[in-house]
Amino acid sequence: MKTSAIGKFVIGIGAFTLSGSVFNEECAAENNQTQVKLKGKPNILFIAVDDLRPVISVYGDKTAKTPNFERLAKYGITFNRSYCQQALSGPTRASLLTGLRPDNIGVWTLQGNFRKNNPQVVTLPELLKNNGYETIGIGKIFHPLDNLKFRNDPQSWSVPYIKTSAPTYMLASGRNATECADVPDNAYEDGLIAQAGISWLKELSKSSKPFFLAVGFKKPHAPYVAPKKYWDLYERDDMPLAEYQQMSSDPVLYAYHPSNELKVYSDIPPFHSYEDTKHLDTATQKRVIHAYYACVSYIDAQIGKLLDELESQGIAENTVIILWSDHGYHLGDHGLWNKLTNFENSTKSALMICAPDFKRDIKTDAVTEFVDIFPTVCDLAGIEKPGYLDGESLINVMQYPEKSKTDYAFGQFSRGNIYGYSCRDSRYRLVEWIENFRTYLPLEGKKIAGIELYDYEKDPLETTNLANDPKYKRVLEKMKRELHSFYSEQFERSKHHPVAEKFPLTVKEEIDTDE
Ligand SMILES: [Ca+2]
Repeated sequence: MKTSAIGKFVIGIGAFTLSGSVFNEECAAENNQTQVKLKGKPNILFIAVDDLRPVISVYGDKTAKTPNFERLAKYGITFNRSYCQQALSGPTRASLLTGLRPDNIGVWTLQGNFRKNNPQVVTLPELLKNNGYETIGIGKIFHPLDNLKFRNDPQSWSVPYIKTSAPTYMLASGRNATECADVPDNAYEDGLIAQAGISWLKELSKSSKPFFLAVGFKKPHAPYVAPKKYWDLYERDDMPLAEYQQMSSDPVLYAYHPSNELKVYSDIPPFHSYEDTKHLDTATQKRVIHAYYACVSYIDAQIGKLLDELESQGIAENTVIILWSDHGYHLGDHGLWNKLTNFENSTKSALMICAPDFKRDIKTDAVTEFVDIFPTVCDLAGIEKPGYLDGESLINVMQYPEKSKTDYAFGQFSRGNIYGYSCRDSRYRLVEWIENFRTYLPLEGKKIAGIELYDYEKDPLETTNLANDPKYKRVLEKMKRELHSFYSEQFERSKHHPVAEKFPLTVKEEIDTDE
């Protein structure tokens, strides 16, 4: 996000009175902004959700049954336009947790390892640990396919990473994309992750040391398996199919992919992502979407358990909660499934921040980036930010969410040797597809192989690529200036970057797994 950073501020507890549930509606109505100094640093509960497109009620989804996301939203601020830097677990998590863009840490794939390229980079939990925090990691925080030696980055945590394990499937029906089994929450791993989170909240609440507890849930990542009671919250017939399942007009083919991540499952019939006569059949689409919503409600319930425990330990009023999904998701829109694109649904991610001394129950349309999370946490914890971070603190947005913004979010996703870079403002998105380019290379002489321009005010479903529409010439030029200015800034930065090395231009296509 491009916005003026504010100076250091005094972290404080709001002067509100807590009566009953901290997360209930009555308390959420409190908006007292009086700030007093904290005696100590706030605890931080850092909740990650894998592959969650914000099909949750807080983001206006009409189908989702997600009461605990709502509960959380009433306690803080919901970012309606929060964009990840690259829509794949490994890169987005490495970027968020180092505060650096993928081109600056050299992580673009599931196998990418930021320690290999930047052994001295300080991760967010590591920085907190170095500043007096007890840092605990549970579930999926870093992408686990990082080099085994660095799996979950041991130096980030105060104690060895907390491992949980459960079978992926409860039913002996092969490797299916969906499963509905009448089992308790803890039969699947996310129930165990929540349980471990609760145990650690009990333990950590006894300590005088502030904690950073990172709890990473693994659903709704495929396969979409969840206990039956969450399936039962929905009717199959009510499941919303993607309204627009075609490629955009005047398409750039690099923007699309074959949705191989879904195709690997044995209960998915053959289909073609973007040939509209060969799309996934309606019954399978509805089953997958039903399963996805069931998984979202399953995670919602696990989040509720963590909130309950925070309250019962009496530490909610001194705990910042940050909830993020690592990227968005395609559910049949453009004919696409999974993620791995520069489109809106793949890049727009859930982000909610609940800090006791800030305005509550509010939403912001400010355009923000995942690299902004690292410096925001630094500010919330009252610790000095490393000078090399790529993002900017969101504290001013939290203080003035109603202010109109002229900010930009930059993202990337590539197809082979064609590198797609995206610039999103509050209305438009420009994507340039460029041969053999990364932002640490000069753009000069590079071949631009395709351009997309979307106007979300008039066309939220990206049905029309406006890049060649004469009526949008000025918009195109403006967005291009922003994107090219970003390239130049990054190129200059790469010459002096304190941690990044130069990386070879090699990328292979991968199928994401949650293990
Ligand atoms: Ca993911």
